[in-house]
Amino acid sequence: MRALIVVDMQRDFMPGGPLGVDGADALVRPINVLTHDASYGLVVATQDWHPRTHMSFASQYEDQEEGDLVELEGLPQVLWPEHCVQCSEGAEFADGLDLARVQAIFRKGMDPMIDSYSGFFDNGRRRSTGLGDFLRGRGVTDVDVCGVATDYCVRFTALDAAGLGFRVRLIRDACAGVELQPGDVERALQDLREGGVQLV
Ligand code: VGL
Ligand code: ZN
Repeated sequence: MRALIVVDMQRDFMPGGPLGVDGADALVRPINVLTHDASYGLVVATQDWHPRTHMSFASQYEDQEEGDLVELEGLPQVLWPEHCVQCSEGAEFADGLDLARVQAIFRKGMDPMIDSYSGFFDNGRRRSTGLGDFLRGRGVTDVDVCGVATDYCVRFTALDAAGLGFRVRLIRDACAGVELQPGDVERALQDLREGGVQLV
């Protein structure tokens, strides 16, 4: 069975939001078409869901700025503007996103001391969200991934899915990237190809 994972299609990642991704709002329609595609036996979504004090927020440091790289509990951490704070409007799903066929939502990034780009594991692979077992338990063998951001959460979600043994495809036209550094999206796509993810 094939599943669709819709990654982090939340207000704060839409253009104009604190972590606005160019073109993210234009993904709402194609993703709505995908979630209604009968070839998916299962549709799930991920939701970035940070406490206000999350240590990936530059605002938690006196001497750091957005985009800076720090070390957090032994892991490299890019510092972001405050985004997707639990229960805030910015953490809600994007306007117009049709959740009718979404059977489960996996939240991530709740631990203030570790970020979680992947919908499966935190960045240190210390804890699982349960998404892998959920998919497997429902007989999923194949996974398609779409959403934001190609160079962060989409990338790590797709790579973890491949690492867990699912056959994974990235729906390129249904993804958009942050491109903090020029070339980040292209590097992410290369990484995905090397990780066994098919780009379609
Ligand atoms: C994301 C940066 C920080 C994403 C989430 O959804 O790609 N990027 N938190
Ligand atoms: Zn985040």
